[in-house]
Amino acid sequence: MEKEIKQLKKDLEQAIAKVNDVKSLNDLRVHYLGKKGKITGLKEMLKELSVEDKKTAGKLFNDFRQEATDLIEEKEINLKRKALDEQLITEKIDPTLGATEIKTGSIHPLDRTIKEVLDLFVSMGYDVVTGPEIESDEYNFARLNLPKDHPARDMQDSLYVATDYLLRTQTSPTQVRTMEENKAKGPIRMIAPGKVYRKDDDDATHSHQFMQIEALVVDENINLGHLKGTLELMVQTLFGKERKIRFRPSYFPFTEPSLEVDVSCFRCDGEGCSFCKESGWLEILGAGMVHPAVLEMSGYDKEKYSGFAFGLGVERLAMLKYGINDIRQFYQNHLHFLELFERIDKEGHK
Ligand code: FA5
Repeated sequence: MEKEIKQLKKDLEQAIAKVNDVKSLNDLRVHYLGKKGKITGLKEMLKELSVEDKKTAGKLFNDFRQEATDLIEEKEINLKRKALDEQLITEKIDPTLGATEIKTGSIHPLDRTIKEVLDLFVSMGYDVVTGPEIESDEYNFARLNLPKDHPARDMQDSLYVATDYLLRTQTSPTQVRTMEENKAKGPIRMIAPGKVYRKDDDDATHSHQFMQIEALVVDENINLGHLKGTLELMVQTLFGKERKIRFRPSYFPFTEPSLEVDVSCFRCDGEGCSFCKESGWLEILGAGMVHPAVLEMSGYDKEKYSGFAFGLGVERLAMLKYGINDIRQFYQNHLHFLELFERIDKEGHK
């Protein structure tokens, strides 16, 4: 047994010396110490020895097996250390390399515009409210002083989803809903942003789906001067003092008197160009004093209360603010277009 152990030890030491990688070392471990390995095989010899000899040979066998295990482990540690040293030399980190740019999204220009308007009105004490996009005929028209056969219904081509339900054509139903909810409490100052839908043909300034912001103030002694002052403040805050605005008499069944507000064209500065259809102006909103019939239908005493309201087109506002000449760009969502606004808001137009 002693002779065999000596020979195996010599073989093992030579084999270990030749091994250069962990995988070959594992193969070697199996070859010597595995179930059918050469060292394990020595155990068979023990069975044939007398009890006395078995004791000495057994110890020799166990010591050798331990020694072989230690030798292989030591080699494994050395191999791994060597591999790590080599890796550290080849995989050098260059701290002077530029960092990879992380792309972040940006806020959509329509959301930016809505936020700017809401910030202004919230700072003046208005509450922000919302209403349903699928609206009943009752709220979208009838309660706004447009009964079923009223000719002014044709002013807004509607998309009905059921007999008495449609995609709202305007945010004005939020006026009625808010008045109904607050009639027992008294005065109202509300601002309501949201999407609206019409069977309009799409062109540079019209979209079949667009956004409006509705505003409503109801209190005692509210007059046209309050409406005019509020609109002037809003336009100046958004466009600066140099931008010209004009008020035009108009007609809406739910306001009396009614008016529309135009802002001078950003492209020709009021001179007239193809974008503003040679008029020099772009219409941004409709407005007026709340019609007494609407106040009454919503539960407000028309003798005690009066109010003003307006509904502005968010896309038109954003077009004027950012100098965009086609409304369809807001909905095409090309990345290079969307990325412009972050920069414009930070650095201004260049
Ligand atoms: C209305 O929708 C009224 N509800 C506004 C109102 C509210 C009047 C409260 C009085 C009191 P009008 O249809 O004019 O009005 O639309 C209002 C604004 O929405 C327009 O001035 C314009 O800026 C915008 N707008 C209208 N149609 C389109 C369209 N197809 N695409 C984009 N913007 C539009």
